[in-house]
Amino acid sequence: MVDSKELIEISETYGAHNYHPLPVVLSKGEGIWVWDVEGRKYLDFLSCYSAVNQGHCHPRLIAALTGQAKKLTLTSRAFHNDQLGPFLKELCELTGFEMALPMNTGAEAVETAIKASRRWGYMVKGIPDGKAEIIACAGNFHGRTTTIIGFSTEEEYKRGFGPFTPGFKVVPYGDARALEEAITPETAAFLVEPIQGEAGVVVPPEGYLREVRRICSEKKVLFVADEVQTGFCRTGKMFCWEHEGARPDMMILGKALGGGYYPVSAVVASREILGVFDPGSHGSTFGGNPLGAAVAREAIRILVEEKLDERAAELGAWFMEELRAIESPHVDHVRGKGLLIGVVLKPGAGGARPFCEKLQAEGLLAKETHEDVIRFAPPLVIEKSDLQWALERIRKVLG
Ligand code: IF1
Repeated sequence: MVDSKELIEISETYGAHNYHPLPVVLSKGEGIWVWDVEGRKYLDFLSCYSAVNQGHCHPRLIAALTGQAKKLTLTSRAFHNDQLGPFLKELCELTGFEMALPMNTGAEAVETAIKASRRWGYMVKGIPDGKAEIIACAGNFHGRTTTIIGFSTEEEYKRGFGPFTPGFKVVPYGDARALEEAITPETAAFLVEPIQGEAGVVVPPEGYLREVRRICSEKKVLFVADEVQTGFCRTGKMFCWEHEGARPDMMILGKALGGGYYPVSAVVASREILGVFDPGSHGSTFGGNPLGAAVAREAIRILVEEKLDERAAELGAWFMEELRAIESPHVDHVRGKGLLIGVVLKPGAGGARPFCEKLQAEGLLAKETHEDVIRFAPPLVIEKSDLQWALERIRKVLG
């Protein structure tokens, strides 16, 4: 049998080195658990960056995927298919928006939101042609396309990939005044994560999104929320903006929309905004395909019927208190919302990576983000007893 070491070597030889994964090779998943090729069992404390909020290999998703796989998988958008309409309707009903546009990955949905914002800027707001501007935040993460990385503030994501798309401006995250001052008559949209995931689970000050909502309404700027990571129950609400009742004009969705089975992303907004697209202006071979649509419909039903928002809220609040109570010489503070949690280490702790390696040895898979933050984000189907099991191990490693 090929062992982990050998499989890692093959990956290193034949795969581009654009990642630095933990040295574990997984071959099976069920709910909150994953197994490596040697049969060792781990608690998944990352959930594929929130793409498996429903847990690995959810039986209902297996049924949805295999059922649809036997019927029809791809039509392209040259023809209609019987899954897409119901999917878009159900997504609009869930989110409270009028229209949806399906894509595949989060980055594609972000690109879609950028295109929609610019066109809306020209067609509706009346910005002079070629002048539309979009404001983003320092520390943002919205994907890896050349346009998106162009307004990243992380040198590591950009080095050697320029020149970049013009028309973007960056303001500090969590600072509503800075946003207000940066807006000009040529500003079409403000693109923001309700909590910055990749930046290290950065939670903005209370009231920030409400202020953003007020400012964007006053200045006729689209408030575009990237809920790719924070959406679908992760932070204790179906969508993170609900914590402040600050409904955005456009919402970008991905990850858990596909239940870990299939890349499904979408943008939802009003008719005024998504109505700017006409035939030929945007699309994707796979976006809106019947297989992805069938999976996404079931992925949404699971989130709602299993009340994973409530579970994330209750367990997350309790778990964060328990983490804060750990007496550790290494931990600076713990932050987050629901089950999206960052443990921020002190500068002298030696970085988050060694802690993640020790957690792996204890049977818990978590991933560092940046140098000094350990991210905890288990599948939302987790039980309190499983979190207790995890806490014992976390206490041992951090204590
Ligand atoms: C990787 C990070 C998380 C996202 C938000 C859009 C996208 C993402 C808020 C793009 C993607 C990813 C990408 C993935 C790991 C993961 C990640 F560490 F890289 F930043 F979650 F924190 N908006 N996040 O978080 O979605 O195109 O990937 O489907 O390895 O790059 P995508």
